[in-house]
Amino acid sequence: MHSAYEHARDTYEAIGIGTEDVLQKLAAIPISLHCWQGDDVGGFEKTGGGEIGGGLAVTGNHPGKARTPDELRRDLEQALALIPGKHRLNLHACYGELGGKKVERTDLTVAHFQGWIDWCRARGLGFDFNPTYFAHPLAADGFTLSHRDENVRQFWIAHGRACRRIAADAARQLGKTAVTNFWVPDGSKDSPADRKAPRERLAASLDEIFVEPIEAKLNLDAVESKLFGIGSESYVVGSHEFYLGYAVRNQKLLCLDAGHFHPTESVADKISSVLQFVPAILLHVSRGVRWDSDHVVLFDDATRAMLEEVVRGNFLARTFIGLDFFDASINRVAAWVIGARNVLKALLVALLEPAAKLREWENAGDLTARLAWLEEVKTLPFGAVWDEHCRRQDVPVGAAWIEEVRRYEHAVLTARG
Ligand code: RNT
Ligand code: ZN
Repeated sequence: MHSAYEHARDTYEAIGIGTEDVLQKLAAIPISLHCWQGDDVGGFEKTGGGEIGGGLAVTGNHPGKARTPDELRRDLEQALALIPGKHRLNLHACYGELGGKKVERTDLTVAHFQGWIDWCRARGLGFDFNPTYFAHPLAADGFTLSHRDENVRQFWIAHGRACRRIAADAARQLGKTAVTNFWVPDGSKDSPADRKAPRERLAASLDEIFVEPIEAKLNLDAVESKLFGIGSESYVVGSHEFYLGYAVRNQKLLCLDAGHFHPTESVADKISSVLQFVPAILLHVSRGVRWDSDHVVLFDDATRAMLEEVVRGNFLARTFIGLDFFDASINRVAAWVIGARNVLKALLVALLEPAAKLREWENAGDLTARLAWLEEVKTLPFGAVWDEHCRRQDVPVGAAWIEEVRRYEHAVLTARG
């Protein structure tokens, strides 16, 4: 045991926080690692188009982007080796292993994802899933599940159904519940004349997808709203109000993406509101810079406040945490490591908060003590507890992980050309 940790343990002990207990809790919280950071949301369909579409944009050309499932898995393994704890894989449907064949998204089955599932099993990872409603000719005009063309709409319904089955099959094999997250890009650049009909169709499509009963033990569905996207500046069919209503009515998970709201809105503040009415939430931890730019997650106020709310509300059991960013301007493995470590660090600080004491002061009307302590807590020695966590979880302590990424970059990534 390290003396800096012992000192920190005593400091927290003095304010009624047991660091041993906190470290145990932290070790049990999985983060779902998004596959799409490793290859700039490319996927493996090799349809030739190359356009991501859906208003998603990745900038940067750092060398070493994963080109195959094996490369992507290898990169994820390297990232996971530098992130303390046991985590999960968050896979998009366009990352199937199709054996060089063209497989329609409606025809995807668990067989196309068996390589990923086996990989998860061998590493003790859980598996989360996402239907892919972009990078496809039938999504090219900006509408999918809300499309006015019944054939197009049915195509995307069939895709959604296929994805839920794949997630359930994966969950059955792994013995761990999967979360399947539905995000569609549907919307329009300029003001539509009819805001209602696409929303009616989106609700109907979701109903048709979810009509197939799947045990909650295997798969949980989440729906993700968005404020606007590139090409859907004036109207997004799946707005916050739309999905909040849908999730409440159908008791689905609500996905809150940190980049999908007005920049001055607090996503943290939404958590204890929506959890009054939906069974659980999925957090897409992300960082928007001026817009939904999906920058790498920092250990910043917004991220800390979100996880603080999860812990303060005792919502950990009803919160699924995933990362959602894509930065191609830096080492992609490092991007995962930085983002995941920051989320875990934010969780740690939240778990170390003397929440009971703060509430006591608040309830007693001692707002001076509340403010004073909230500020004092900020300089308590959580860094030593974090280092101890990394040590115990057998990952590099402090900045030592950067050297490992550099080594990996030289040995593996640069060779990819
Ligand atoms: C897009 C959403 C969505 C995507 C992924 C790739 O704005 O955030 O979650 O990032 O599905
Ligand atoms: Zn998202």
